[in-house]
Amino acid sequence: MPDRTFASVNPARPAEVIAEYPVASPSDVDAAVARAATAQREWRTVPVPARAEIVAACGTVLAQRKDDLARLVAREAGKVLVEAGGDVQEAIDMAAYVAGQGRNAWGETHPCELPDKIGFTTRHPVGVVGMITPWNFPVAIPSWKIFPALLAGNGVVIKPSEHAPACCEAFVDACRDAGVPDGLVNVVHGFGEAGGAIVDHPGVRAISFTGSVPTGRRVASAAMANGPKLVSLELGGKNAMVVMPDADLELVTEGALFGAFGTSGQRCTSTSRLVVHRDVADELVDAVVQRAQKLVLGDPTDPATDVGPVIDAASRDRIDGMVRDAVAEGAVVATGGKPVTVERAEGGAFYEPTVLRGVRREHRIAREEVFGPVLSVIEIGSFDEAIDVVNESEYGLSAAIYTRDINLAMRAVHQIDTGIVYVNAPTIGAEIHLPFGGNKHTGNGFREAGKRGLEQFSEVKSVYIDFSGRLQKAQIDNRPGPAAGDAS
Ligand code: UN1
Repeated sequence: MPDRTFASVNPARPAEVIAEYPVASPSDVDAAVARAATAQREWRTVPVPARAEIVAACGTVLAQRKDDLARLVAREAGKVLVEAGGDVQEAIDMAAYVAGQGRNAWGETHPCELPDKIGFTTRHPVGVVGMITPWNFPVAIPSWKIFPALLAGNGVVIKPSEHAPACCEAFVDACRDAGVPDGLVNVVHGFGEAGGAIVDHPGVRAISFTGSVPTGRRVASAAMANGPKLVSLELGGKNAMVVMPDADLELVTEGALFGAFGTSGQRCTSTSRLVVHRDVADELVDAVVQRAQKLVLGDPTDPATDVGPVIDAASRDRIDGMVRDAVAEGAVVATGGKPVTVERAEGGAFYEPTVLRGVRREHRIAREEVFGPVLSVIEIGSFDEAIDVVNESEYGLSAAIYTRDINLAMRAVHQIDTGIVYVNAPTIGAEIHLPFGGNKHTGNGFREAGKRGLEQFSEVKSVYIDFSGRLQKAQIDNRPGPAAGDAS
């Protein structure tokens, strides 16, 4: 019998238990790694297009179960139904995309320096990949990691967030029912210790982590101390939306509401700073505030709900603490700014959609990730000042600019130091076939999704074939010409 169990609960009604799981001990992690390694020895021999067919089948099963999965996401992660459905849809799209990759180029050919010789690259699995995933995209993020890892021929041990373990189990069940071989994908549950046991495990060759910067740093140093291992980190954001005076303010209002308050502000891509030109700040903020006040907070499974709870009371209190600090530093609450109770959502951790004005660049709220429904308005007087504000963040995930001036838009695309830039659209909503990830403290150079999504899960091998039938000496400076040392 396991020593300890934990339960995930419905964030809208914490008395409602969604699922209970044992906390994995180091020996459970050991067993999971051993199962993954055994299954992977067989899986790596399966031709890539055949692996791809199984990934495609995963997408089909997920599509069949989409409504049930979306309901589970809404109940366990607190995402409103349409967003929960979008979360599952990202996984379905990812399956289609990754399956297509199985019939795509798997490397490159190169001409060689010597005659009758060719060079090419090919991809090989890394072995067992350890994954640690958050609760805010509890189906999509496991799919971004698991599908490419499987296509590349790996085994998987995944530890989902303790807030959304059932979503991950349901996702992995769908994969097994679609034909992913037994033992290839293993879910272990628990908190930091279980994650740490994966990171430390000598049988795990690569770690893919999505979460906070402090945890990411610990994961990376442990993976190096016990490795080196391949480590890909997808960390936080402090995403800004720049609004120039010529922008379509109705479009900006809608974008700001969706970007800041969608998923209750709990996306790493959420719009957290509204960097607005002072000529249009009053008009824009009034419009955003009016619309924010009309958003309906409630049970995420109720189709009338616009904004669900935040994940738990601790998170709500942390968000509230940051708002209070901002006010103490001189910011003004234009709307929201406090926890709220909601009918038929007993004990749910709700926080009012909040707009703060008078935020200055040096305020804590302007620099640290909030991960909650709080939009800080920072006024600027020029395009260059806006770019400075966007780029002074330690993070570099996503940014947006609203303008009708193509030159300004293109200058923003060039000058903003983030992994993702939107023009006339909010900072959320990345599509799975483009690389996803960020600069500076947001990550360590890897990208998920898109073609580059395979990189973190495969080793590249360079192959040289010499068909001259004789020893051709490379890197011996015997080529004809002046460089060979003609002294005359
Ligand atoms: C995240 O919040 O960690 O771009 C991922 C977006 C989503 C993914 C967010 N497709 O907003």
